Amino acid sequence: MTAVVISGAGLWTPPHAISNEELVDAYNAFADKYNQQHAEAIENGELEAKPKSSAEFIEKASGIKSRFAYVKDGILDIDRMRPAIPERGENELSNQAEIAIEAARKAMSAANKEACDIDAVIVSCAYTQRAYPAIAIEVQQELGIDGFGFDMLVACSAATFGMHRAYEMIKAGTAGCVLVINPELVSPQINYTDRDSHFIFGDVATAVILESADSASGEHQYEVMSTKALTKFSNNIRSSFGYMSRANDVDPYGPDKLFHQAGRKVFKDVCPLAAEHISEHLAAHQLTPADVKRWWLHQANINMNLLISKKLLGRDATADEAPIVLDRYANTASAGSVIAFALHHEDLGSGDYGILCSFGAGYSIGSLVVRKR
Ligand code: CO8
Repeated sequence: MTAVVISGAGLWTPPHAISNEELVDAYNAFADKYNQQHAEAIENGELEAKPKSSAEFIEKASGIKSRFAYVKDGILDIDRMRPAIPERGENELSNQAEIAIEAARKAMSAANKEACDIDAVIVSCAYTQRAYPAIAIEVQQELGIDGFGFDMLVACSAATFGMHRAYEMIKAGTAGCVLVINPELVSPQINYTDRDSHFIFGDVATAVILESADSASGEHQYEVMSTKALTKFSNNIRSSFGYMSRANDVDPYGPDKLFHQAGRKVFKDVCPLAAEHISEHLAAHQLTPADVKRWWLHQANINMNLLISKKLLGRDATADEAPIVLDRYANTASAGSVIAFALHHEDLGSGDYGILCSFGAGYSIGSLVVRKR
């Protein structure tokens, strides 16, 4: 059976960065104003006062120092607290297709692929900006790719699960070369007025090419040894935004319709699940964690990654073994492990093993064991 390789990766970084300090200043000014405006209701116990945020807390609790935004305007405006992104007409390129194409072109170039070499496009991410037509089909048309495309959503594990589908299509012979793109335009779903989650996320787009080893000519090729997926239902990370709000007669943008989580519970539940998942996946190849040269882990929280790698290795992983990108990028939903891969894969030697692994909302965990060719 044909070997499947990841033959190219692409990363598009938005033009605007927001530091912890900038974000916290805006949030705290918003909180002051809110508390003043609602002083009476807060005094009566009808409303809760907004607590202060702090840049030191954010860096210590999460490892995040900064994040990128597709559009910065509006996010720091205390009378708005959300990005100001003008709506595009139906005949214009959608925002998400635009950033998807930026990352896709870089992945195609790294893999030496033209549009005519690609058989399928998967757009997999935490949200799509519309229900249909699929963003993947728009990207397909814009890049001039024949074949087919579809969107899929699996929150934090969308990128790895999308790569899984590409791997299976290539193994089954229904496609020879697949473009998997993660346009994580998450800023519209962040509740910048919520102290506990306003700092967590940033925008980005990543892409990879998976193809049959027979057709691959990219400089850095990673054979996918196998894939492994796990899901387990949990409400601890949730966004209830959706098309039913209109019929439910509820505010479609209420706090429960935006990203919210019980962060501590997530931490406690997901770390052991992810460590067990990774160790089982490696064992299936008679590998131990010590045999893995590079860990491209989901980027939600530095303490989570340290704990997971410590559980597996019995010691702290070095920055070289398990690169961290969330200091600059923050949590980028499903794209974090792909950013880590895109920035830190070229130095591995032939025969070196690596593992890509995502973990988070769903809960969902997705991994790929790879070996450099
Ligand atoms: N500033 C100052 N203090 C704060 C702040 C803040 N911003 N936030 C909380 N505190 C305070 C709390 O009030 C609390 O005080 P006290 O002890 O007096 O009650 C104290 O700090 C500790 O609070 P927490 O217990 O909440 O803090 P933690 O140490 O647990 O850290 C984290 C919070 C960073 C959220 C941590 O729990 C975490 O990262 N958990 C893992 C979360 C995770 O992985 N989530 C997955 C995210 S989902 C995903 O990856 C993709 C989803 C889809 C994308 C959505 C895009 C919008």
